[in-house]
Amino acid sequence: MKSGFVALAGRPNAGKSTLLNGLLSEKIAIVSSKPQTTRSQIRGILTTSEGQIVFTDTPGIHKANTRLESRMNKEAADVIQGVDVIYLVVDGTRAFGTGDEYVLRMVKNVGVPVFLILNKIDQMKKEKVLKVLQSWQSRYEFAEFFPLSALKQNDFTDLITTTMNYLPEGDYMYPEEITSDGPVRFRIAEIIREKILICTDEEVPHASAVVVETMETEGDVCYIQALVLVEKQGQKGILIGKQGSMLMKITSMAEKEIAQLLGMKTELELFVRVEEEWRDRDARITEYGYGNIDE
Ligand SMILES: Nc1nc2c(ncn2[C@@H]2O[C@H](COP(=O)(O)OP(=O)(O)OP(=O)(O)O)[C@@H](O)[C@H]2O)c(=O)[nH]1
Ligand SMILES: [Mg+2]
Repeated sequence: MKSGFVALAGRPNAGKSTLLNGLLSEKIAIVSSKPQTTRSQIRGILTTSEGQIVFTDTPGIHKANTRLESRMNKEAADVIQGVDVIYLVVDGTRAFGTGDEYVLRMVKNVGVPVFLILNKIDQMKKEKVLKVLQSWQSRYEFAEFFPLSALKQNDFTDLITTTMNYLPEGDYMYPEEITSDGPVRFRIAEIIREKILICTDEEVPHASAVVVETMETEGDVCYIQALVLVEKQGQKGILIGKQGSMLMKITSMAEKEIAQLLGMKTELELFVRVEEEWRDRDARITEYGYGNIDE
């Protein structure tokens, strides 16, 4: 039996979380078109007849402007230190830049096999795919390379089988039926945050944090109360919207998905509170569960 760890690393918005969900054929990590969606590591566990792969999705590595962002980078850096294989996920539609150079240097330094995952090829011409692949390969000797579309593709057998070859022999680390080890409250908070990311723009998505406060089952209904934290009064106004319309939209979108996750009827209630500059306060960031703290 093969058994090992794979990290999905790269710049924000490259499609790491989309790929994690694709590999597991299940929505484990939240996804949005806004960069810096993922704020902490998210594990997805895949068990096949050949073995078990523990995939860890990481926050996109970027130039940090807040304490939260540097902790997100730290978390990604910590995760890649402890794996057998790194997938460097890159957005093939974007030109190579200093951000790519930085990430490439980071993954090179770990010293484990790195697979280049050239993502979003559904948006690229064939010649462009070849050109971009060549340009990346000239920069580093990747163990393997996979041009793919994390979004459009539904069969990742090739990638999974090849990955197994790089993993050590070993026993399963998780029971076969487990696909994620994230606490359910955190997964619920993430679903709510995803709806905020989808429904709002500018500063609001990045200034929002979500914490599940209560979760109680009565009969066949799960009642959940969650707190949404933003940094400014104006952001709170936007989140609530005219006569509460925005908050209602976010609530109902999240409620549907949480009900699916829990497999039961769900009633969600959201409260919005201003917590000034929480993104620069370690105690708050830790409380909300985002990012690793420096030594
Ligand atoms: N066209 C296309 N879009 C994709 C593909 N993969 C991901 N996307 C889109 O790219 C955006 C970012 O995807 P995510 O999976 O959230 O990216 P990420 O790398 O996890 O981003 P962070 O969490 O911010 O680091 C979303 O709008 C996805 O739908 C792909 O293969 N093709
Ligand atoms: Mg992500």
